[in-house]
Amino acid sequence: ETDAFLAAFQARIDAEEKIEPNDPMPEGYRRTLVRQIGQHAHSEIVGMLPEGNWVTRAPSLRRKVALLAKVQDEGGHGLYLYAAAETLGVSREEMTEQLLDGRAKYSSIFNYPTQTWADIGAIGWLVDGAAIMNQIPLCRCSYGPYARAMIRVCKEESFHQRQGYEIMMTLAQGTEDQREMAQDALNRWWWPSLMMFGPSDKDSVNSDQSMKWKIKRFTNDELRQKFIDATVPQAEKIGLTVPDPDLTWNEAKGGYDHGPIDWSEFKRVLKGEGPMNRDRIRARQKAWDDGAWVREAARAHAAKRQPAALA
Ligand code: FAQ
Repeated sequence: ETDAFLAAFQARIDAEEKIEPNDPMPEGYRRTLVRQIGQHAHSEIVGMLPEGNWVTRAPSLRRKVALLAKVQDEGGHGLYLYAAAETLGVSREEMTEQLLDGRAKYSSIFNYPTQTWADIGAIGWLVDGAAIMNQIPLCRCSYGPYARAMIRVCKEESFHQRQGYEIMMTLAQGTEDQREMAQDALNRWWWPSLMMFGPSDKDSVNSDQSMKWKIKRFTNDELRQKFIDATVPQAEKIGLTVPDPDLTWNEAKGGYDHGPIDWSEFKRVLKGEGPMNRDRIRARQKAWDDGAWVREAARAHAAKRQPAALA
């Protein structure tokens, strides 16, 4: 890749032009997008597991319908995202193999268990809330297919977030046991939700280049700060306490200061040692193995149609 080629590409990015699948692009740009969109797709699909676990135990028909719809949306998001990554010349099969053998990551957040019904509220409120904060700027990212996929995804995530917050609000106004259950879920999901935004800026190896290429529009710490500032008042409004004794409003910066994040926990989860890592990959492996006959049948069907189409 010559300097002139890289400069011409950067000029297109700086001019806010969208890069489309058949456009020339640096190999590093393509690789970064395959990595990020692939990780994002895997997160949506693996993210169906902790909540899917509660579909049969939702406390009412109304809650069950909403949860079922949310989990289906996540399956849909995974499919748009795999399709967006495929425009970069990688197949869904290759991406799935990378997930199963550990080469591709998925969000750390989905390696925690869902212990009570309140966890479903906390996931919608916090995890989808964090996802929206990160994904709204992705609607303006430089790669066309990814940016366009994010528009619909964000609309659906915003319904998911309200669904979760409403569960938390209902529990917080319920019996003492229900209120405690909501507080306990907030206590367990708060810190892992902050970790969703990725390592702090000084440790984020990919941020600088991704910001230059306008794949990322904000740094990890900037988005984490926006999330905290939006979420703390929501907790206060329903009478729950964010589990961070160091949380204080900083008038000068117009945002909250927060306590230290336990990055050793984040690293452990990324290494595969979170509470649910093994279960999640086992479930995806089983789904992949159980689906082998479908892939085989589809290939046989395509092969049979081929000569007919040529004739
Ligand atoms: N978990 O240099 P950076 C959802 C990795 S939302 C695991 O800062 P980057 C919706 C990172 O890949 C969740 N790994 O990396 C839903 C890199 O490793 P690598 C998914 C993480 O890419 C809600 C290394 O650490 N959303 O699913 C995490 O510039 C409810 C260094 O980090 C997205 O994927 C993490 N939390 O910034 C579904 C959004 N953070 O790949 C169901 C798109 C970092 O070099 C229920 N992705 N790593 O080996 C992004 O915006 C970015 O990729 C970041 C990370 C911000 C996640």
